[in-house]
Amino acid sequence: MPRILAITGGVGGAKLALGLSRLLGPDEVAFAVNTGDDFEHLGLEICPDLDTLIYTLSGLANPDTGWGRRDETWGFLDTLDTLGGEAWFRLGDHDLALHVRRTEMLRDGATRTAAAAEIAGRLGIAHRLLPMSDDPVRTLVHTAGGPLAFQHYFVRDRCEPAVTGFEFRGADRARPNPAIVDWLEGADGVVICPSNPFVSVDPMLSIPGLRQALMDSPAPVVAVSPIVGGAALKGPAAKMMAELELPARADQVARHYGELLDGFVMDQQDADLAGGVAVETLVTQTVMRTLEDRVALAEAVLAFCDRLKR
Ligand code: FO1
Repeated sequence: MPRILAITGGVGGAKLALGLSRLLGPDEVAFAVNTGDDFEHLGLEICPDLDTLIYTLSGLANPDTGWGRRDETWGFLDTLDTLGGEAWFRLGDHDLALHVRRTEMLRDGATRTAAAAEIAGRLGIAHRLLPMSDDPVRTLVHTAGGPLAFQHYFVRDRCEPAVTGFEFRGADRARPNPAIVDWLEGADGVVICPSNPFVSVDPMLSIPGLRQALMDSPAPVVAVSPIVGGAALKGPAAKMMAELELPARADQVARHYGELLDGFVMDQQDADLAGGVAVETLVTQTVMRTLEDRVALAEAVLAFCDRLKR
């Protein structure tokens, strides 16, 4: 029975996470999730990447945006707007109930991990969703105009400010989720899903001990490129790379992860870049439009992990 740890952020990574969850049961794959996007808003503790994974694995996700829920209604937000409240972060009525419930559990002393398990369980998810840490870590995006909280950069300012760097406030004091470290014991593979390396994966790798645990693990670490054909399939990764004066190419993503990787997965469109990648590469279709695409990529990545293990 394989034991896989999947590392994911928001929408892009959650697609591959869904494919993995269709192939592997709850005792075969666990999901380590970025919490650097988390923020307090309207008095509620919002965990966007965790919720994107919860909605994706439970089939409730809005298929167009990837975040938030399908079949949503907006009575709360519309009324908040007329009352002069902050309506830039779109919270649907059904989604709102999840944030209220989580905020209540956290206030009553539950950890992020326990709250996620309770909510995911009630939405029919059997797999383990493991926040990268139960301690607070907040991603700040540094721009020419000063530091921005992640959601202010990503949603309120629509990723327009040019980035100069990132900060993961609290990461240096954060403890890795012990459930992740335990899951890594005896793992057969680690899959870094196609999320933004800078703001979805690096927050996790910046937690003392977590990167080292991945390096020390005998399990091969494989990353799937979120950059295809010089563009990010979702979100601002390519724009950030250009602003950081890095080539917005798949091979640059492999360089970014450096010695952490044992393998790298890139799309056929970037086959010509494979020679420039220092580790074993798998060239396959990484663009996931359908559920079949998600499962097929998961299958290819697991077979790749298996080959690297030998
Ligand atoms: N992303 C947006 O671009 N616009 C939104 O209004 C928005 C609302 C939102 C509400 C709940 C939630 O869980 C996620 C939401 N996201 C929204 C996505 C969120 O910004 C994530 O951090 C991104 O998906 C990056 O991972």
